This record gives sequence, structure tokens and C-alpha cells, in this order.
Amino acid sequence: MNNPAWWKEAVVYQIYPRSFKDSNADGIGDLRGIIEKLDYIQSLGVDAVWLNPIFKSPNDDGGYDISDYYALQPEFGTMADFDELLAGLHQRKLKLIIDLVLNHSSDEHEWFQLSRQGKKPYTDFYFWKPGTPDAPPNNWPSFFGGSAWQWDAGAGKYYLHLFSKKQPDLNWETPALRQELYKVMRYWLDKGVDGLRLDVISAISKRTDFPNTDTDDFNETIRKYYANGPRLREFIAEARTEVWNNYDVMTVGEGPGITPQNALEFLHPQQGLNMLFHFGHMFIDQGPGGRFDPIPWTMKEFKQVFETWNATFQQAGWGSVFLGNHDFPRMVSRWGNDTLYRQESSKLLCTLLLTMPGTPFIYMGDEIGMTNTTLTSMAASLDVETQNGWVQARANGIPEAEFLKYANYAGRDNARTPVQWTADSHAGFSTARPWMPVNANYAQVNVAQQQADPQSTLTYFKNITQLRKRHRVLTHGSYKSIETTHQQLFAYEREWQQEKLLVVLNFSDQVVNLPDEVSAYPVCLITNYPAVNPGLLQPWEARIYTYKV
Ligand code: ISL
Ligand code: CA
Repeated sequence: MNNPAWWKEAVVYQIYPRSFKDSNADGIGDLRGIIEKLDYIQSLGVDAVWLNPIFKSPNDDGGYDISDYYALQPEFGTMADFDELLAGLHQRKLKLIIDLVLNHSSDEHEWFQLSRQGKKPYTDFYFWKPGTPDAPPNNWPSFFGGSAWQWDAGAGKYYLHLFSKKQPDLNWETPALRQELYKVMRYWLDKGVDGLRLDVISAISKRTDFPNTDTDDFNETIRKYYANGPRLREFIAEARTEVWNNYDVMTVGEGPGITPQNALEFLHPQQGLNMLFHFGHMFIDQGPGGRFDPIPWTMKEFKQVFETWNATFQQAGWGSVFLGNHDFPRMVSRWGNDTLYRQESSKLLCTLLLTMPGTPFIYMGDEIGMTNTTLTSMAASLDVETQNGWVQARANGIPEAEFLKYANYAGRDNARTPVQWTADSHAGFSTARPWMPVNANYAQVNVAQQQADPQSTLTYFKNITQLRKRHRVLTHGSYKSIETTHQQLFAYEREWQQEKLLVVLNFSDQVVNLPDEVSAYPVCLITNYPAVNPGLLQPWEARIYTYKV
């Protein structure tokens, strides 16, 4: 393996700027707040930062509704701040990945305003359909509840919005629109950005004959109608030729609806994306109604998702590994035990993240085991998806107390509470009241306290990240799962160039026996417990064994 692409060797740290660090006492995280924390980010041992959208936006969907692709969100700072942040990252040998939202714009973007006035060439920058105010063109549901079609009285027709009604879908069938988006990409790549995270890239080609969906299963509707459209591969290939091939840039596509069977179509070495976020595990507990229709999941299913996707990416392409982000509950609350075993299970999840094939993406705060928050009333939710979900639920007669259970289990507010830096007021995030309340446990869970504690999740995260770098078998090695049916144990082997590692993870509150395979591995490299019991795994214990072949 001579000089593999940097993004294959990288560990990526995801920052949701609004909730990371406030530098100017307005209660909102900003770019100068990130600049203040560059040494902290570097101390983690990560190699790149992914910033959620930083562009001008009415903030209907946390910045994923962009009204000017060439301007920064004013409350985040100035272009000079951006340039200083980029320089600060590069000085520390850190790469910057920005988040481009190209499946839709804000309805406050001038393109949309000109489009709805029927001004060429903007008319075809979006999907407009005739109809009457009470009869949408088809039965497509929005990701955010209700119809995916909005009647625009001024224009006298409907427009498509797979997400909120303030996020009209951009019509990639229109060449002039694609050229405008390529200009946006070049502008930010010319500034020296190292990577692009491409929001919902799987949906830029959709079923533009707009048939009704024939399924009540929302994730099936995404797969069959919104994503994987007939020109998806062509559009990605064109972006490669028109833009990406002219830069040293990494592209990672967010691919809801993409499957193990078709993923490699979009990861072609010359014509595709470099990497993909798949959602096999992230939808594992979503029933037909989507996020707020939770269903039980099993360890067997969870392991199967990794087995299937690792097998896909062993053939070709390159995967990403994540267990949480700004769209999902905190990983320790969702997959671990955030009460009795918060520290152990957050360390175990970091172990999985850093020992799986594919580029690991760690979400800010997960390196210290931040947990879900608790909404005590729906008025407290600041997320459009959760608020719209509540509108739907209330219309269906679901009481607030019941919907709050779903929102607190699966909602996106969980991931957007401010990062907990210290035990001081507002958790050291700001000297003003934060835009979103800090999690009540900030005095117990914060960076300052963990930096001083050799047994903390933060210390463990740094150690496991260094271990991944020392043992390149974890980056380039094969994957072989063992114990595929065991309901508590997740164990797998990695092998590359005469080194074999065995990872054993006890995803339970119970003590479990070690798998027989351990007997072949004389050396335990790391455990998340103070001592190693030779025969048993403690609750939420993670171990990595090695031997030289
Ligand atoms: O929330 C989801 C439905 O369960 C996710 O599937 C998510 O909405 C979807 O994967 C797309 O997410 C991206 O695009 C959205 C934005 O709200 C998300 O924050 C972003 O990650 C629209 O831009
Ligand atoms: Ca601020």
C-alpha cells in the first residue's frame, strides 16, 4: 500500500457549528468558536473535520436550506473567519470537509424566487406541477411529514419538496442548474477545501415521471422513488468530469435509499464518489412510518448490517462508519447504556467505530460520551422534522406524552444540544443562554473533567484512535465476523500483511463468556476496563487482541 488516498487513512470529526462553541456571547456556536478549539480537535488525533452547512440560510432545517451558496451564515461569522479557520486546520495538518446541500435550496434563494415568477432559465431549476390547491400531483410523503408537494398560490402550481416546504428540490434534469451547482463547488474548492459531504446525493436523480408510491413503508418509498433515479450515476460522473477530477478533493455522499446491491454503481473509481454514508443500521429501528415509528432491533440484525456492507466494500469502493450524527440520537443512548454503563458503553462504541473497515466519522461530543437530552414538552423541540412529526401525530390523535417518548428516543434534538466543555454555566459553551438548552448532565459529562481523567471516555478515544493508526490492519485489513448469532457478543477479526486482530464487544449489561477464538490471540492490546478477566467479558467490555501471523 504505497500512498493511499488520505481519506482512507483518516478519522473524521463532525462538527455541527451551531452547537459546538460560541465565541461572541450570542448563544450560537460559530466559526471563531471552532478556531478557539483547534488545539483540542488536534489533540483528539483525528485527521479531518466535517462541518455541517455554514452557508446563508433562514435556518428552517438547521442550515440545510441554503439561500446563498456563496455567503456564510452571518451568525457563524465572516469569510475572513472561514479563511482563518481553514488556515488553522491546515497548519495543524487537518483537512476540511464542507457540507454541500445540492438536492434542494431554500425557498428564499433567488433562484426559487425567480423560478416561481416564471423567469427563464430559472423556471426549470425546480419541479413545478399544475394542479388544484387540494389535489397534489401524487401521493409522495415528505421526509418531514405531510405531502412532498406545496401549492404556491403566487405561481398557481405545486413545487416538489422532499424535505420541508422551505426546501424546494432542485431539478438536476436542467443542465443550466447543474452548471450553477458546479460553479458553487469550484468556488469552495478554489478556496482550498479538501472534501465535500454531499447531502442526500442519492436523490438528485429521482423518478421524474412521478408515479404514486406503492408502499406505506417510508424507507421503501425513498429507495424506489426518491433515490437511485435513472440518471444518478450519470450526474455523479458529470460532476467528476466537470469539477472533482480537477481538484485533490474527497467526496462522500449521503445515500439514504442506496443499498448494498447498487452502492458500487456510485463508487466507480473514475466516475463515482469516493465514499458513501449508508443507513443500514440507522434505519434498523424504524418501522414503516419512519423515525417516529420505532420498532425493536436485535444484535443479530445490527451485526448483519455491518457484515453485508463490509462485504460490499471489500469488493470495491470505500465505506464510512458512523454510529451517530446531527440527524440521529446520541450513540451511547441509542446503542449503549447511558445510565448504568455510560462510560463503558461509550468506550465500546468508540472501539467499534475505530476498528471497523471504512473511514470512521465521530460526531462531536461522542468522544466524551454525551447523551440524549429529554424534551418535557413538544414546544421545546427546535427541529423541523420533530415538530412536523408532532403535527402529524397530533392529527392522528396521538397524545403529546406518547409522541414525546418517540421524540426523546429518535429525535434530532438529541444530537444538537451544545457541546459540554466544562462544569461552568452553560457548560462553557457560551457566556450567554445557548440557542438550545444544555443537557442537564453537563456537570458530570464534560471535556475539562475528562481531560484530567486517565479512565475517561475522552482519554480512551484518543488511545483507540492512536491504536488505529499504529495498526494499519484496521484501515486496510479484511473483515471476518464471528459469533454472528450471539445476542450480546459482537466479535470480528481483521487481517492484513501478517497481522491479525480480534475485536470482542459485549453489547449488554450481562457478563458473557469470551469466544473460543480468543485462545489463539496471546496479546490483549486494549480494554475499556481497569483489569482483564481471562475468561469473561464484563458488561459493555471491549477488548482488542492481536498476534503476528
Ligand atoms: O432524518 C432522516 C429521516 O429519518 C434522515 O434520513 C435524513 O433526513 C436524511 O438522511 C437526509 O439528511 C440530510 O438531508 C436533510 C437534513 O435535514 C439532514 O440534516 C441531512 O443530514 C435535508 O437536507
Ligand atoms: Ca456566536
